[in-house]
Amino acid sequence: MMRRFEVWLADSGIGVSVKHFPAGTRTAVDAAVAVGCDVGQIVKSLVFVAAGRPVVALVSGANRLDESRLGAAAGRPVTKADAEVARSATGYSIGGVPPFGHATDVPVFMDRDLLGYQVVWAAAGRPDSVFEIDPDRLRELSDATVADLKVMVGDGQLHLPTRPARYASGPTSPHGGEVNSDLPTSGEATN
Ligand code: 5CA
Repeated sequence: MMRRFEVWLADSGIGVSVKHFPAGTRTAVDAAVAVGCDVGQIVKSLVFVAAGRPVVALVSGANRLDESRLGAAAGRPVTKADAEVARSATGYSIGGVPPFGHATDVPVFMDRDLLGYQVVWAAAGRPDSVFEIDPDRLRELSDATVADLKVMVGDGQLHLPTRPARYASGPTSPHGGEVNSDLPTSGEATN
């Protein structure tokens, strides 16, 4: 079994330990369930192409990245890296991309919200492995530029699923309250 990031970690003497979860940590929600932490404490390592160069954005699992904000920090235009670009830039496949220890010298940007947690958990090179780290240490080791990267909608947090306020009048409402077309249906916030 390939545990290249763990070998790199051990060689680098960084002194964090990797935890394996057979049930999988492929998405932020999977990882939060496995670890038993807040989804906001999961570090998504998202690969984008900014001004023609691959970059990695470390984003709280509770947040969705705002590409225009990343563009302000990393250069425009910003597009999502496809799986192949993500892999060649970082050396790892989507779902296991670690926040540092990349195959190329890819600039890293970090969602400021991650600094609000005592500890966070990031992918360890595989879709079933994560490691716990102090967010300040994460910033140092990834040499990340801290920025405000999240989509600001309401309080900027992901809330699942709630009944829209206009349906709050109860079963006599003409809409009945069952249909919630306002829920996010895609995007990295749920990963
Ligand atoms: N191991 C988990 C938690 S640490 C993890 O790696 N989460 S993640 O959010 O960093 O990685 C999944 C992300 O990869 C998704 O949020 C999404 O933005 C991106 N992604 C998923 N599929 C694709 C794809 N086909 N092409 C490009 N990006 C993708």
